[in-house]
Amino acid sequence: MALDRPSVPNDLSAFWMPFTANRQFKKAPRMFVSAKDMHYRTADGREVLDGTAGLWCCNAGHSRPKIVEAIRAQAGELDYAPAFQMGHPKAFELANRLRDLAPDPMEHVFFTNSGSESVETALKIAIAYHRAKGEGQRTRLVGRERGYHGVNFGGISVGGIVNNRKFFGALLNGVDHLPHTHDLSRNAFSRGQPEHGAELADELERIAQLHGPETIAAVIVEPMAGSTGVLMPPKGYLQRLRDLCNRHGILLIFDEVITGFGRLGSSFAAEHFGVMPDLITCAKGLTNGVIPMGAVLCTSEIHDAFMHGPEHLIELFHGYTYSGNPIAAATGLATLETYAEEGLFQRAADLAGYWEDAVHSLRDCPHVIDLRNMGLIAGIELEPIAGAPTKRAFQAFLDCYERGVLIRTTGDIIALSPPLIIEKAHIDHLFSVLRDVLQNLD
Ligand code: PXG
Ligand code: PLP
Repeated sequence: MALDRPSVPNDLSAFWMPFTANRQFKKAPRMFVSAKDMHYRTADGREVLDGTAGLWCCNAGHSRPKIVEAIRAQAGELDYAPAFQMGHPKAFELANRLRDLAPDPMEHVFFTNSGSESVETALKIAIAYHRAKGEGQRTRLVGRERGYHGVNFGGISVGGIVNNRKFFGALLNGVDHLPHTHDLSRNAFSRGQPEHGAELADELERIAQLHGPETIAAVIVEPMAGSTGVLMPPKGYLQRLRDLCNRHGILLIFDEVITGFGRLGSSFAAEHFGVMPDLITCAKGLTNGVIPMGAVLCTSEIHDAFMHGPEHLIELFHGYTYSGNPIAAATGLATLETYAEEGLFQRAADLAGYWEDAVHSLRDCPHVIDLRNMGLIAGIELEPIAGAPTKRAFQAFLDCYERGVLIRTTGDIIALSPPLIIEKAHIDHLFSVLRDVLQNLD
């Protein structure tokens, strides 16, 4: 490798970093300067194994040739085209590919630029859909405690992560929350879906009866809750939500920003769990995290409800300057081709058993109060230090980083979600470093 490493800037003050302890970080910065396949390289020249696919997004690994080339070529051919009242071929092509990849009832695609925007878009489509059908009174939204649906106002309103909500005022009105499904007393150390908790879905019935079912537009949940610390849906839970939504004419939205594109060993979690929502939000893995892009997938039933009235009129007053951006679309196409050519979703499914055994091998480590896994995801929950929650897991993050492994923590939970190109030897290395780190933690 050439030794022309970019130098680290010595003034870090202007960049207000997202979801970061800015002052702490800037005293001891952790900088990545390049990446290839399973590894990052740090500013001080160390290799770091990517145990988190960036932020759950680089499912094909880093700097993959096909994706790099597609971006180069597209930038030289058509850099930007107006998104409203104009089109360009690759956005249509990518929409078709997504439709083919998604579970059958998903027929139409609306492009956004992030998971957060996908969530806002899906919530707005749900409310406008009911109105288009003559049910304008259906405006209420139901989310779930501990849900993460991005950081915009709609998303934090239906979301259930306290710190993401409490500083930001009154939020959307007309929102209720289902209880979360985390229950260590009954489900600790489950492999795959936990046995207990399907009945928590019945809370939707109580909410429906409280307000009148005919006032509720949509329920939004992550089929597997990632950001809050990897909570698997209890067996039967998602189907029960689906049944209640059907009974009351409520739309079901699966937020698949993390679970989409192979994370669980199938294209989408809807397929993995065999439960079909009415809308799916996605982002991240759609472009391998390389160029910002998200999408909302929906059924023809929803899309077609808008396709009435004079044809010269806009049917949905919504869209972004960068919806279907040419470089993002080209990146999406190259990403989906890479997944298909390398069979990466199947690879995740094939490795899931080996991964599961590796995760549960940590059972005897100190501080570990739960281990959970599915596909190529793991949650490792640590006993918090009394009076200092989050500190223990964050120390594990720092120690792993020093030892050349990138993990992610939320509260006192370690979340793992490696690129789907991971090899067994990487898995062995990841868990041996983790074991060592856990054994030496305070
Ligand atoms: N919905 C879900 C289910 C998500 O996981 C978003 C929406 C928002 O996507 P954008 O692209 O706007 O960030 C997400 C994003 C973490 C972590 O470490 C999780 C996310 C983002 C960053 C970090 O858990 N999830
Ligand atoms: N703010 C202003 C002043 C704008 O003109 C626009 C778009 O034209 C936006 C916000 C929205 O930007 P975007 O379409 O990138 O979400």
